[in-house]
Amino acid sequence: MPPTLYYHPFASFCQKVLIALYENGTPFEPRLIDLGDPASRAELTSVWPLAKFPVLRDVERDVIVPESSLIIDYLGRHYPGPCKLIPADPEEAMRVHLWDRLFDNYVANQVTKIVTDHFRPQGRRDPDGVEQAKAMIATAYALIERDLPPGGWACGDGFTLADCAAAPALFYANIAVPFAEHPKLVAYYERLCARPSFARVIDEARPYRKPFPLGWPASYA
Ligand SMILES: N[C@@H](CCC(=O)N[C@@H](CS)C(=O)NCC(=O)O)C(=O)O
Repeated sequence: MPPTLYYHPFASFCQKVLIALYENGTPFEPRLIDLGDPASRAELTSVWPLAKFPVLRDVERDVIVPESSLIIDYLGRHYPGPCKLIPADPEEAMRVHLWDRLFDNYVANQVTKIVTDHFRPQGRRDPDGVEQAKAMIATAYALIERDLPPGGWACGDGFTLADCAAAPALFYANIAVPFAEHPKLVAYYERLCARPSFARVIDEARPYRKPFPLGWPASYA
């Protein structure tokens, strides 16, 4: 029995894991969670009380794995495929993990801060926090632009966990804080968009696009 993925196609950390699954053609049981629906939410909290997704449940091994990076690590160890997303060499792996952390913590999580602020009631919004989040993303872009290889992927020739993290993070971050002035980043993002696994993720999320508080740029049609 393949592992079950609790996820939503529009959620960026879920997309990160979907990219890993598609890269390796890994069979999985999709379990779409609607956090706005109490029964669906309860299904997620029954496996992971923090109500954050993605979560992988592997009944065969009696394991529940939360956290996108851990899921991708777990899949690589127990359901390996042709695309090795975490290198065997420890030094190379450390670099991949660093870039994964960079995209998760200093890009994707900052976008969440900016977007969720729009859903706060008047008087409880946090403009200073939003400004700090935007500044953090801008700083991360500058670092990425400085250290990205001129071609290939975030950590070299091989597509890795870092690229799984980067693609959805940049998709949403580019709306909040455009990165057009960073040419290496723009070219890297174009390569990501042309990657079939990510193109599929974008397509599958399209039906769930809704009025986005930051708006949808014309280029995202
Ligand atoms: N560190 C977690 C972050 C997971 C996360 O924040 N997921 C978002 C969706 S992209 C979520 O569950 N949001 C629902 C909520 O916060 O209520 C990971 O890497 O999986």
